[in-house]
Amino acid sequence: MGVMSTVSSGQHTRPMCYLLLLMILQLGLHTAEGVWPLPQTLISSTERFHLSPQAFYFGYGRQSAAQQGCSVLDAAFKRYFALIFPDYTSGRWNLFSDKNESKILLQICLCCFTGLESFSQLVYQDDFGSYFVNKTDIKDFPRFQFRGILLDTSRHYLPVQAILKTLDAMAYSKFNVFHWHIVDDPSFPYQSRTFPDLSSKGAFHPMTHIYTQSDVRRVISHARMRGIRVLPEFDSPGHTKSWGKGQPDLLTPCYKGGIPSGTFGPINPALPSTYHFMATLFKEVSVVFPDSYIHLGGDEVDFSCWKSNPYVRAFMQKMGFGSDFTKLEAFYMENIVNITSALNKTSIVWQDVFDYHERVSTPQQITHINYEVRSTYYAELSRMTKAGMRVVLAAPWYINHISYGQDWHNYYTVQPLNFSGTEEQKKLVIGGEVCMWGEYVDATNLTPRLWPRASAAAERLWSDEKQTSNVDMAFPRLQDFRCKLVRRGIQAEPLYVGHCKQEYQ
Ligand code: CP6
Repeated sequence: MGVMSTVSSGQHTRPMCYLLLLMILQLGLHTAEGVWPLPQTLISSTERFHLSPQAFYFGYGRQSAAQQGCSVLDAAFKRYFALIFPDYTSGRWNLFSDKNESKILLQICLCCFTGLESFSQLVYQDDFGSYFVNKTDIKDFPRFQFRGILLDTSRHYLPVQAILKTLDAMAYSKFNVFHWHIVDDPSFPYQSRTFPDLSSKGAFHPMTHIYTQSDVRRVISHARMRGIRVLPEFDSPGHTKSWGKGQPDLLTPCYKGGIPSGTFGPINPALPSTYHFMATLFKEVSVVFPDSYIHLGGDEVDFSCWKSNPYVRAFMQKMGFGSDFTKLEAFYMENIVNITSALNKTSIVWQDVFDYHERVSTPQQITHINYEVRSTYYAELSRMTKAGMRVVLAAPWYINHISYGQDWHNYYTVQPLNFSGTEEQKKLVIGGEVCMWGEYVDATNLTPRLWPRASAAAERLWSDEKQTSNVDMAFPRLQDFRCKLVRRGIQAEPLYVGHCKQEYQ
């Protein structure tokens, strides 16, 4: 059995090949199970091997790039051992049900976590609880390098445990980017070292509804151990109402009838103090979040408050923007992009930024295509890649929406490269992202709303499109994968009528 998989995210670019050593006790007959998302090539046979948890172990191969004592890999071995042999690990295993006979050494070459994941999905139990794996040949690599999930922790606070559990489930579907939309209008849960008032005044609760520095470190470390990078988003200049509570003079005062109305709008782009504050905040953020990407937001800016404010209008005149507020937003975003480039980060923005002012966009930026253009995203992909932008497609995967029926079909049948453009343009589509906006989602319903529907998008982002174009073929495989999630303690919702061998308990 050769399970091979290439490494897919920039953070972990060195393939870590190692060998998996198994003690084989006996050969038997066949029960085939699948791997989700589908590997690029998978050849299975009816020949099966009996795995004994007492005799099974993972080890490093001689040609392995990873050396003995690689802590990330050792931890992964431990996790996957427990996932493969849940009975044994939980103490429910009957020691006498297996007899240690004729040990055969089986070597499997696996590269990195995704290979381990595939292997774990191949192991199954018969009716007597014995573990088996069929002889299988897999060659695998991801179709797209960016396979993200966005969680929104501002509309509702998500406890750290809920985030860690989501990271576990992400690894099962081979997602590799956690886009953390950490702050927004309703609350500012990120506890900043430099500006503690942002969360003490802007979070839903200053003690219980915040992410401390140590919480953030736990999330990043948990993600890293699973080959997932953490992409933080500090969305501005819009979507920043909560920032204003702890940072006076940051937001634009709105005017009514010539006097301040007492309400506030987007971040004030006309004050030098704004850029000083943003530079200080991003300096901290760039250290706390080690990933080379940073998301700057830039979406859905409401110009009405800027329009009402005489100081902002005077600034527009001085800068020669006339009454074109998109120029003002461009000016603001350009400054923020420059601040983050100076910190050696690659900036990512929402599509609005590209729409309003193409000149802000450099090839170093990545743009998200968002929901507003869900019906025309092929045209958007064409247009943006023509301008040389790298893009991440999010529009068809706003999974916060729910509807009756098998709506996973919609996530599955997306064809990310089915737009008119050159080969060069297609290469600029670096991947896609499932967005779970949080207006109607907290820890009570996050998991069933995400899974297994996000797994449908995961297969689109990982697998070969030709082999995975048929929803009827995918259905039993996805049902099977959903049962695997349930068995691993993920409350994934059912796709349709049916049952799992092991139901959620
Ligand atoms: N919050 C922020 C949101 C959304 C966006 N940005 C959003 C817009 C439309 C839908 C869902 C979410 N809630 N900051 C747009 C990128 Cl349908």
